[in-house]
Amino acid sequence: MTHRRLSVVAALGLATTLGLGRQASANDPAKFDAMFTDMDANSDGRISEDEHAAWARQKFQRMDSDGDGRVTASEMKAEKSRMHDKAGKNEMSAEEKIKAVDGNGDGVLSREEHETASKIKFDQMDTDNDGTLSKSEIKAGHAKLMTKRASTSSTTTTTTTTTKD
Ligand SMILES: [Ca+2]
Ligand SMILES: [Ca+2]
Ligand SMILES: [Ca+2]
Repeated sequence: MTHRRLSVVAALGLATTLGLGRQASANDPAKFDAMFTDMDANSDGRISEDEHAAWARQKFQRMDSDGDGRVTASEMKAEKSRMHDKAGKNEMSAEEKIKAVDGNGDGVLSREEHETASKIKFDQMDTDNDGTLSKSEIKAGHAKLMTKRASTSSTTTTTTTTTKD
C-alpha cells in the first residue's frame, strides 16, 4: 500500500521537475528581478543614469578577469557561463557584442568603449525620455539590443543616383 503511494508521488515529482527544467532560460523573471534590484542602488524602483553607469562599471570589472582594463570575447564568454546565463537563440555572440561597440576595432572592449556603449544603451532604453529607466523599459530594451537585427541590411541599401545634366 505505502509502496504504491510512494511511486505515485515520485512520478508526480519527476513530471514537475521536467516541466520546470524546460522553462529555465536566460529570460528568467527571477534573474531579471535580481538584476534590477542590483542596479537600483537607492531602491526607488527606477534606474537613474548614475545607477546604470555604476552597474555597467561593476559588470565590466566582473568580466575583466585578468584586470587589464580590457574585456576580450573569451572573458565575456567566461563571465556568461559563470552566471549560468545561456545565450538566447537570436542573441549576439560575445564577438558580435564587442564588435558593435568596438570604437577602435581591435576586437577588445576597453573601459571607455564599454562606458560609452552603456550610456548610448541607457538613452535608447529610456523610451519616455524621463531620464530614468523603469523595469519595463529595461526589459523591452534589453530584448531589443541583445537580439540580432535581421532587417539591418535593408536600411543600408545604397541608393545609386545617377545625376544627369
Ligand atoms: Ca534608483
Ligand atoms: Ca581583460
Ligand atoms: Ca524612462
